[in-house]
Amino acid sequence: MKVKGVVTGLGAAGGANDGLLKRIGVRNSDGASMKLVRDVDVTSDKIISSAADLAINGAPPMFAEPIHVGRPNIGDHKRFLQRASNILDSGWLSNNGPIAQEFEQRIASFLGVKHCVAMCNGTIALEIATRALELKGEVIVPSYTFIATAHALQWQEITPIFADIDPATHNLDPAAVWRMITPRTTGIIGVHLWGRASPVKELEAIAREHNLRLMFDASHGFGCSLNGELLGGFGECEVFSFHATKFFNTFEGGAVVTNNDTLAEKMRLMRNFGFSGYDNVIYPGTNGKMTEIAAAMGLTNLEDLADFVAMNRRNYQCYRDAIASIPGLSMLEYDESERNNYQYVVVEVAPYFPVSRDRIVDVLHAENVLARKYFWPGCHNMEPYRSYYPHAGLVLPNTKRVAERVVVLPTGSALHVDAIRGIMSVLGVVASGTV
Ligand code: T4K
Repeated sequence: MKVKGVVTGLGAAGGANDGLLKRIGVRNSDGASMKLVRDVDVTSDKIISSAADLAINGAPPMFAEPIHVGRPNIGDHKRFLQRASNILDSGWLSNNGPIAQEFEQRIASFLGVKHCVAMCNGTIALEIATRALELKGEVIVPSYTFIATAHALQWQEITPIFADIDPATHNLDPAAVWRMITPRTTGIIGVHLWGRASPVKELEAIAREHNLRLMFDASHGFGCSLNGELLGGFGECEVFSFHATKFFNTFEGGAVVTNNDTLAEKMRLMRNFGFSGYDNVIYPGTNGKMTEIAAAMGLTNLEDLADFVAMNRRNYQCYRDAIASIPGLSMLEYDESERNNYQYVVVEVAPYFPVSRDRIVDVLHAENVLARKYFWPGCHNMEPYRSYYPHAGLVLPNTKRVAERVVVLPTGSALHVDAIRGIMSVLGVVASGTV
């Protein structure tokens, strides 16, 4: 199999993502969708038909270069470089400059929310949001998430309390959240894991009943919807990560979006040391500002979002069709009646599959396919939480089960379907159980 060449832009994404391009107002002058052309950095002539052909058994790897989960989606280089050049000419690099302000306006209008407060990354955005909401004591979060969700609380000496997930959705189980509430609980952070919405309605009901503040970590959810409404407007605020590995990136970056004017104003102060005017600090703050160059990357990528969705969706379908024929492997599906960014290809390995999840990952790594075990072993099994709560696992059985079964496979605009077919041929041989 030869896997080298270019991926050209695809047509509209189809399904609920149709019209996304129109929505963000980007079309070529002739009305055609943007064309993205990419060098695909993976090459392979290898054909795998039996276990003897696997690199883990001594054969050469399928790919000369590593294929990563999290290769960035990068929009039109020329438009980005033009923006970068304008920034250099302007001599204005940071401190809520004109590009950052334009970025905030474009994001808020894209998401249909009143305010976007752009930040330097998603973790600082989480810290500022939780502080602005005056969370203290205990806050309920899933353990099955990236460690930043918990650390953002711990960093402020707020205790993250881990609630179990629904194994079908990988999101918080409302009944488990309810069980973890104590007199010290002040809030809940739902995570829209893999870009699939948390049980928003149920969490809202719990928050109302117990007088708790509710916000969402929407780091995975940019461009994804719940009942047709883009994530961003739920709870008191929602936090996005725009890290390089995210569906939509600004190199590093993040934002808190909200419809609450007072909260937005408070977060704007907090992200800029609490400055109100030149010499007047009216609040304790930090430095959470987004740079102009990051905002320029964001504006450029926003214009090419529909192409990213289209490529991710094509990859997702390619994986899904192949995985459907392998008993014991299943893919976490995206609801096609919603908008999705298809950024995570999440495969679950059934207990009866002949090869363990960890062995599958070893086999793939040997072929230079750097699949990930997100979010194993769960935050509660990492420090400092492992030492603080050595018995937390007792109330997190679904977290344990899911974290031990999931493999996340590479996707993104830099990955060609031929490479996916190569990866699937490896998994086909693995399924024979002889590795
Ligand atoms: N909440 C949630 C639910 C999150 O998932 C995250 C971040 C946050 C909060 C915090 O947001 P930030 O503060 O990060 O904005 C990665 C990302 O670093 C992290 O942002 C992300 N979640 C998490 C799910 O994945 P790692 O440590 O697993 O992988 P990393 O950063 O080493 O990158 C993965 C692979 O991507 C690399 O092996 C190579 C490739 N890569 C990476 C970069 C940075 C590239 O090809 N190009 C690049 O520029 O955390």
